Amino acid sequence: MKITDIKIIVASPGRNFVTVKVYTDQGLYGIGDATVNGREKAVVAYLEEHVVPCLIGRDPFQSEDIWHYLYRGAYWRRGPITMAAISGIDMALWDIKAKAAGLPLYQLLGGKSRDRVMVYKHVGGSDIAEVVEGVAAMQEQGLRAVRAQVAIPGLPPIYGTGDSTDQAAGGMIRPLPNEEVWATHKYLPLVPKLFEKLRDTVGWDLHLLHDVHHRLTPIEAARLGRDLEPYRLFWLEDAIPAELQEGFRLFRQHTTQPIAVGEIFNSVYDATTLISEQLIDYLRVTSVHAGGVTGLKKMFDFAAIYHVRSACHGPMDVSPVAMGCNIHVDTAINNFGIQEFSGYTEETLEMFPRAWSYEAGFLEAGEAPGHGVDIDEDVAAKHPYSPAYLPVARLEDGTLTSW
Ligand code: EZ4
Ligand code: CO
Repeated sequence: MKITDIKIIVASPGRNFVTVKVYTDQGLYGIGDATVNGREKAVVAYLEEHVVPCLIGRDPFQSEDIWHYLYRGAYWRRGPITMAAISGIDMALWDIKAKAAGLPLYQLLGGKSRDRVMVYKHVGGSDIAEVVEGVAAMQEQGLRAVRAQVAIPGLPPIYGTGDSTDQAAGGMIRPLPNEEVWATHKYLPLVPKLFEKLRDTVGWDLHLLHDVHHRLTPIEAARLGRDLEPYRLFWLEDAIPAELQEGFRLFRQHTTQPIAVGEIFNSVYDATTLISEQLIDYLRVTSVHAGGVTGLKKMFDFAAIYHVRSACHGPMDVSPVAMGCNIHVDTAINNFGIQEFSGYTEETLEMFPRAWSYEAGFLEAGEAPGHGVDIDEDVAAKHPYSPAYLPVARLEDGTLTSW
């Protein structure tokens, strides 16, 4: 089998997605996700100018060799743009091979380790009462795990805490980055109050999660971890900027609160200290940013040796294609932890026909050959690319900070 053509499709069914379609001389094609939220066109150029010409005529079954060809062969290794491009190609190659074998992808990764994968969804709100109500509603719908975020009194709503529109198309995601305001001293005393109220209302069976979005220093994160211990969270996510692996040593030594990080990682080298020193409990890499199915499998297998579990990033900007690949990996590996799933716009679901399904707190990969996700190009054509950005954050005095 030979690769004959590779098409890059950019569309915005509520969120921008970069989708890769790899064609072969045997009529089979494969689909991959190469989206980097807010930097989409950089990946398109990288793929069209520098990747596609190198792959025409190659054997699509050689996904491992092609992965290294694009990774080591580029000389300029790692980085979100390079790794998203590799991810998109890698997903499509695994899709082709699994379709050719007539098997769902998880069978090629070791078969089922579980029938379905537990997910968590998001609840945000403008005050504690609103968040508690939202989380209780999720529990009613059968969710086993919920992430809770609350707006900070005295500050305008920030990403993840405003009303539900910030999780849908548009919302706080503007044509140019929205500038948000952050104040750690207003945030730190508030969060334990939220989780105290949540435990009082929803009890102890529901897993509760919280995302700090890289906003604290290690000692501030240590304080928050200790203050949240009575409420036994499933995890505290991205408590400190993720690139300073050594910073997790101080944080870890002060709290027994389980720790999750990794949604911005794109290589195992972003997490070797975190994993080998057992400074984290959950690794949040995702197929579209961490080198596709091949990248995820390598990282989660390494993490398994140190009892670190998987928790693939899965917000709206991780497309249903990458979500499909995540679910197949989640289904196959032993050290699965949880899968983030914030859901999609109707237009996105229409654009990506898929075999995976969601029901009452769990995702299932489905039995279709390949990863089971396709793209409807007629629907894609109705939703042209429309520039959108994640926000940036400033302290109250105007200093730029993590968001
Ligand atoms: O900031 O999806 O856990 N999820 C998150 C997300 C990410 C965005 C990045 O594109 O933190 O909201
Ligand atoms: Co996050």
